[in-house]
Amino acid sequence: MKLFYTPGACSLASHIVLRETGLPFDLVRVDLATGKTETGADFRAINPKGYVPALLLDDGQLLTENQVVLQYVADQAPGSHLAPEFGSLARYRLMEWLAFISTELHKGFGPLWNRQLPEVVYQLARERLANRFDYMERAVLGKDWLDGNHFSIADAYLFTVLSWTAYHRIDLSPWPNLLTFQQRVAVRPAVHAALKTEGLTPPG
Ligand SMILES: N[C@@H](CCC(=O)N[C@@H](CS)C(=O)NCC(=O)O)C(=O)O
Repeated sequence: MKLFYTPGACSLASHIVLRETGLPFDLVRVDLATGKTETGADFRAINPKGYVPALLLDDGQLLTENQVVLQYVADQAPGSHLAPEFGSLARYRLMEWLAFISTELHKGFGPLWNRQLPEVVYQLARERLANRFDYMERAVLGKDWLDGNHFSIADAYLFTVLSWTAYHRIDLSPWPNLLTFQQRVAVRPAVHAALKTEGLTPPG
């Protein structure tokens, strides 16, 4: 497997999960600003969607979309408990988290990356995110991980989107459970290694 990634982007979740599985994989860095890979290739020729993550499978097929890439990688290493068995209710609960993190949190950050938008749009996006953080704060109360027992792909994805709060100067102290969740994830060896490889500083 070969992961096309951009340092600090949502592809960090797939990078973390690949490391958590212990399976062999390669990384190819993508510069989203120029649309070139680290070898100078045109990224759109590889992934016409033009965004990361993109996972090149060993048979030459390309898999995209965070929710799907994460599940695919987890299913390659069932013993790592990164996702419950397909078909179980627990799996649907995990997919529910993935959908929430993707559509409410990940995409909730969308307007914050575009400073050309009017201030009112920017502020509304921040308020909406704060509202979603309120929900997450209660969701992680008294639990180490979103699924309760095991670190899962949803935790890797949540950790990744929470890391963007530092960039946008969103103070997480009103959400202490989310802060401790971040710390709990950051100390995992696979997470530490992924952050280091991408040249990122652990939160805190
Ligand atoms: N629908 C995609 C969106 C992925 C996405 O938003 N990727 C961002 C980085 S976090 C990106 O590569 N943006 C560049 C672009 O959209 O051109 C998914 O869920 O995987």
